[in-house]
Amino acid sequence: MAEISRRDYFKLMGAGAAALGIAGMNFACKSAPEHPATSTNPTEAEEFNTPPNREQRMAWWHQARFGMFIHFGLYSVLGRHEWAMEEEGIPVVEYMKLDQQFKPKPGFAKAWARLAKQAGMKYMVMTTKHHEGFCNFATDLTTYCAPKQGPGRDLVKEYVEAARSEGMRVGFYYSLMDWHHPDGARCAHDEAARRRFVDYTHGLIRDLMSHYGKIDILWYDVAWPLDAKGWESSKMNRMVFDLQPDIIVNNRNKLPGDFSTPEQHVGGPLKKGDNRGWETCMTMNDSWGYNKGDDDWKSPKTVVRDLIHCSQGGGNYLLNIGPMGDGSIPEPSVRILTAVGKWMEKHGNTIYGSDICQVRNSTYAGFTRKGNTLYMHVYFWPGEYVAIGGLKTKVNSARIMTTGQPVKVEQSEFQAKFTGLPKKAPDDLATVLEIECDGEPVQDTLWVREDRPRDGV
Ligand code: H79
Repeated sequence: MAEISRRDYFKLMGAGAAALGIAGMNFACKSAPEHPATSTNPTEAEEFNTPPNREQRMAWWHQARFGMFIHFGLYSVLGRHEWAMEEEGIPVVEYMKLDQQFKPKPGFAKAWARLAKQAGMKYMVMTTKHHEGFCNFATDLTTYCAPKQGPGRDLVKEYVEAARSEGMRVGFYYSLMDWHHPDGARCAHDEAARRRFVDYTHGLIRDLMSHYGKIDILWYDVAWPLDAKGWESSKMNRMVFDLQPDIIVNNRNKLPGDFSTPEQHVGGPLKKGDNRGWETCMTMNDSWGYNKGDDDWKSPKTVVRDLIHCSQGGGNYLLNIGPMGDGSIPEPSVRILTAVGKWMEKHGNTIYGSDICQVRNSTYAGFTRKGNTLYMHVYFWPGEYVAIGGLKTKVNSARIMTTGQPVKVEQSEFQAKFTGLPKKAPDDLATVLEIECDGEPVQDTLWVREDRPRDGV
């Protein structure tokens, strides 16, 4: 088998290898982040995926648009990325000792939830167990869990209570891949090991679904080394829905689930007839778990642009924080989210509950839509006027959202021009023009290229 590294995997994804369906990718990379799900075992999917009332279960989630991802575990103590244990080949018994320094300060999760709320986020998804195998929750199935080790308490419980108290919907991340469990790798070719490991996994998920009240999202991750049949994913989802009838689940246990999960890039509308949702998950620097040396932070403007881009395509944006071992959030993340929150306070209504927006082409703006209202989010303010090429819908009126200043519209066949704008951008990060159209706004830029009258040679 030609194994590939995670770095190569992402490079290949960038080069479109997944789209081309390069043979072997699915083989070596059983749990590659996929969008939409491509490697689902059809027999399992037919058997049971998720209940048929998907639209009802997902209504709040589509409305919410913006969530906080939290990677918290022993790697938060180490501060060298959540893959350090494997990528640095750290001996398991040595790694396990990190629990002694894993002492989240009281109220740590309250601070997360407050920041999420301030940023305009509506839900949170926390790692209950990452690839390292350490369980942040109470269970009888292993001693390798927070209440029985260093922390001495149930961190998931504290998270759930904090999230709820700030009005956040609650999600659980759970990594199927496990670097600590003795059967976590040999399960691929040893049936007795597979039986034990799948029972263990289903048991932990049962604990998570049983002890914390209503849970809104279950976010599976990396299914290596098994497929849907091996994981008994159909049975897994059925158990989850028996215990949590209103929950939504993602696609990373190798079944399609309720939503797909493009990782580190903005996705787009799913295939026609697919009524699942999609959610882009992204880091604020280049690491999910706390990585003290990673200084590659995104700007608040980039984060706002990505959120707008997700909303334009009818998707959600799950933005990550990687707290330190004591639970505190790295200062750059606080700074970025605070700035994003200020923007969301004034402009959130252009994001929450927005409809898929067909208009999308501009070199200095992004777009969202609600009914016949088009929101043009200008993040690189060119001054004096902005224009949309190929807008096929008649514009009735336009104004600057925050100041209410009416904007003049000059619309000809191939161009809608909005004039008399201030020289300087009225708002930080992105100024929004609220554009009332005669029908659902539609743009056709190819038409501009092909049909706009040209000059002679
Ligand atoms: O939790 C964060 C990452 O640590 C996790 N997902 C986000 C949310 C993640 N882990 N790995 N990946 C994302 C990329 C996928 C790598 C893999 Fe493979 C593909 C793992 C299994 C298949 C490469 C090939 C590594 C093992 C085999």
